[in-house]
Amino acid sequence: MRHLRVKLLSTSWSWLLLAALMVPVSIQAQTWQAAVGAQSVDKSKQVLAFLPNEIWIHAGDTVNWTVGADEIHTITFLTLGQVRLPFFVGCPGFSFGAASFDGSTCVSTPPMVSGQTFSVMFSSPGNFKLVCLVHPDMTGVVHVLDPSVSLPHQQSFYDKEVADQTRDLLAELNQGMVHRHSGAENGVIVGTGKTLANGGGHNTISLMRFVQPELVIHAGATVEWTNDDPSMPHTITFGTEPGDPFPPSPNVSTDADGALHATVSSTADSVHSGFIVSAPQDQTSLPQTPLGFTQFRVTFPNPGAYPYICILHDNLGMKGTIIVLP
Ligand SMILES: [Cu+2]
Repeated sequence: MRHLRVKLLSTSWSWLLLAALMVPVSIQAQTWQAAVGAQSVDKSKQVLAFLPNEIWIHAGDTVNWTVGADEIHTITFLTLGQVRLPFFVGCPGFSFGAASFDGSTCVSTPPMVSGQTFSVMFSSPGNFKLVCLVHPDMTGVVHVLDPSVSLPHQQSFYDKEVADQTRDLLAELNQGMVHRHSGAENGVIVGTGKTLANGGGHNTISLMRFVQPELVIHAGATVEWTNDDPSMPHTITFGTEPGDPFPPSPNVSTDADGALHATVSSTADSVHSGFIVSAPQDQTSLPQTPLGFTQFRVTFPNPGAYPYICILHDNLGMKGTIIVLP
C-alpha cells in the first residue's frame, strides 16, 4: 500500500516536470515595468517623458507603467489617424487600472499623478505610438514582436536606461539654459524647457518656476512675464482662481504688440492671464496656427505686496510675489 502511494506520487511529479519542459519559454507572457515622468526633489524640474520611451516586447506581454511625478500625465494609445482630443476628454472616455490594446480601439488613462499605475496587455504584433494627452512633446513606441522572435533587451537594460535618461534630462536644465534675466526692465521668466528626440520619440524637461519669484518695483511700473518653454503653458493669476483656466479674465486687454495687459490696483483684485504659451509647431498641409500669447503685463499703480500663482503648477511650488514700493 505504502509502495503504491509513493509510486503514484512520483508519477504525478514526472508529469508536472514533463509539462513544464514542454512549454516553450517564448510563450510565457512577461510583465515589463516602465515609468511615466520624473521630477527633482523640490518638484521644480519635471521630466515629461515615458521612461523608457522605446520598448520591445512579445505579443501577449503586458507593460505596467508607474507615474513618478506630481505633474499630471496620461498613458494613451490612439488608433491610426485618430484625432487627438483634450486630456480631460480622453480617448474619448478612460480606462482605469488595466486594459488591452491591439491597434483597433483606443486606450487612455485619465490624468494620473505620482504612484498611480496602469497596465496594458498587447495581444498582437505591431508598432504602437504611445502619447501623453497633456504634453505634446512626450511620445514613445511599443514594439510588439511575434513570440518566435527574440527580444533585444531584458528588464535590467530598461531599468538602467530609465535611470540614465532621468539623470540626463534633469541635467539639461543645469547647463546655463535658464535665462536669469528677461529682456524687459521689470521682467519675470515664466518657466523654461527643452525637447529632445531619440529613436523612440520626444522627451521634454520643463522648469516649473517663476525664475524671479520676488520682484521689487515702484508704484506705477509695469511687470512683464515671458514664457520661455517651447510647449508648456503657464498662467499668472492674482486673486480668485477662475473656473476655466484657458482664457484671460475679462479685465485683460491686448497691447499693440500682441502682449496681454492688465492692471492690479489692490490685493482684492482678481486678474488671470489665461494660458501663456508659444503656438504649436506648424505642419505642412495643415493651417498655420495663430501666434500664441507668450507675454503678459501688469501695471501696479499702488504700493503693496501682490502674491500670484500659476494655477496649473502651484501644486509644484510655482508661485511669486510682486513688491510695489511707493
Ligand atoms: Cu505653470
